[in-house]
Amino acid sequence: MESNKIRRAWWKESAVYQIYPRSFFDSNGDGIGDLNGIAQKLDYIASLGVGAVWLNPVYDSPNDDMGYDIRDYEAIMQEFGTMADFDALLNGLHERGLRLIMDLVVNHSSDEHAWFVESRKSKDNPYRDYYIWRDGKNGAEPNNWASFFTPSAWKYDETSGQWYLHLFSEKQPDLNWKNPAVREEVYAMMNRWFDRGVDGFRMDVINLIAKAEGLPDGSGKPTPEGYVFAPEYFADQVNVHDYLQEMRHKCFDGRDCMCVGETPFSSSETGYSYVDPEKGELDMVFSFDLMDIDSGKSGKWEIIPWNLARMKQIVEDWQTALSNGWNSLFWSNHDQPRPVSRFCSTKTEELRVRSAKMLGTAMHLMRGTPFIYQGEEIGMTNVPFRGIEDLRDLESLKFYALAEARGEGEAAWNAILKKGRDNARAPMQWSAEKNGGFTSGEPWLMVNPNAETINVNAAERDPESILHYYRKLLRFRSENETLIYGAFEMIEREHKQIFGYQRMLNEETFIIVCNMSDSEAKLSADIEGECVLRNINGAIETRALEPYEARVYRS
Ligand code: TEU
Ligand code: CA
Repeated sequence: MESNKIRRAWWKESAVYQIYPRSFFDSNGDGIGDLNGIAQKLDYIASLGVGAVWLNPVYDSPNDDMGYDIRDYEAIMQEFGTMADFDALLNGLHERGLRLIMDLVVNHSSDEHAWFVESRKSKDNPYRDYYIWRDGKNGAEPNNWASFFTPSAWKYDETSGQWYLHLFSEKQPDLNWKNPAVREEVYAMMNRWFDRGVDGFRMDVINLIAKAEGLPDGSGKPTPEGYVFAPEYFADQVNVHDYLQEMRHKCFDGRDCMCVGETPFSSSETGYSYVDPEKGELDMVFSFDLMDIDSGKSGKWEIIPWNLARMKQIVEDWQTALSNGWNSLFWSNHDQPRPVSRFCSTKTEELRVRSAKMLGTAMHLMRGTPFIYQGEEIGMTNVPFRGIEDLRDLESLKFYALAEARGEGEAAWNAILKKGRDNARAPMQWSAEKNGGFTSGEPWLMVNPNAETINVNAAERDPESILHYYRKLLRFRSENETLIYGAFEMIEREHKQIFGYQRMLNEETFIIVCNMSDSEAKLSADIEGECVLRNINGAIETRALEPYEARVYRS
């Protein structure tokens, strides 16, 4: 690609740091992270070399789904602080040249939101059509859909004798996006947050906001409870594009903002339809293909071994399909297990550190915007939860209860240890002090016992730490336009151990090779150029990469 054809944007040139406020830093000793806690860590955040922060939801919520059930889109969750605290945090970020991306959860609200409180009062309430109400069929649910979190996606409401749709929990009723009044309320709310100074939104399951006409029954394999998970009828429906183009015109046009959509189930082709610069809907999407690489046919809890060939196929598919758009690059977030535990090795300290650096190199030098989830930069690992009482996430708790009722509790527990969302939500590990330095109180969720050795303070003191390497990696990316805007091409495509690619812009080429295995890997050919970045020290064996070794060559 020639540099004169580049569509430049701030959100392509800097990485984004994802903060899960509940678990980042507790400033008032109640065991819950809060906005003032984040404000106290702004210099640390800026020191990473990121350009923006994505905050998971901070709005008023009963926390059935940890803030993804919003009761008031324009009030701050009481445990997190006040709107004044929010404004101070936003100001603190902007003062350091950092932008703020908010989490927009508008596929559903909380059932305690004023709109739903009204809507459920009666069939002729003015807010009735803000949500999706249907009569039952033969005394049962209107259709056979399963939800992400509960057996059925419908809940019966005695007051009005109808059922309402909830793709997630019963306390997360789906908003009716066919209703223009709902869309106008959402756009007005977004514009008030923009006018407050925020710089964009991460849009929760935004590709689920339109449902198929008639809400037809799913025809796939039923769940043990007899319902059918039917994303073919509630993901990527055609109306989504109309809504997103309308949202862009009503909210994003004329603003120097960034919007990234979380799009479960989307193929790379559909993903491109959301980020096609000619259509102007979203700037980026979060694909799930890589996040589902170890999920079997029945979903995330059916854990299958991931393989490198499939990982390469997914990466090349998305890098190629979105070569005229833009990708997001991430190994994890608040819903996913810790990558170093999931994809590499924590067998020894040396392997944990080396493989965490290798993962960072493999992911964040591809073409797209790096999203780094809190704790990834110090190689935080999955948590050795001792039992169900240690968990807080309704997805895992509901899954376990149903499995145990079927006599499958042990298998469920083993799956939760590997892929339960609480793994990512354990408090950030700041120091070797009590509770990892996260709180002086009783933490809302167990702190990983390895916080004693895996923590920010220890990483700051260790020149060979993952933290210092991530700073170097992000600085290296931001200083080299080829790593930002250069074309992407897979190399070592057939190699069983090496994940490799090259980035090219004008006359410059970078070659990135990563041994994703725990044994030595031989390169298929010598690599031209100078090795300019490496995750281990010592003599370079030209043709062989050590276990989890990553190298970057420039020519
Ligand atoms: O997640 C959407 C989603 O698909 C997840 O439920 C994911 O499939 C699952 O968590 C994998 O374990 C978004 C938010 O990121 C998640 O935290 C919310 O629970 C969910 O939407 C509902 O708002
Ligand atoms: Ca607190």
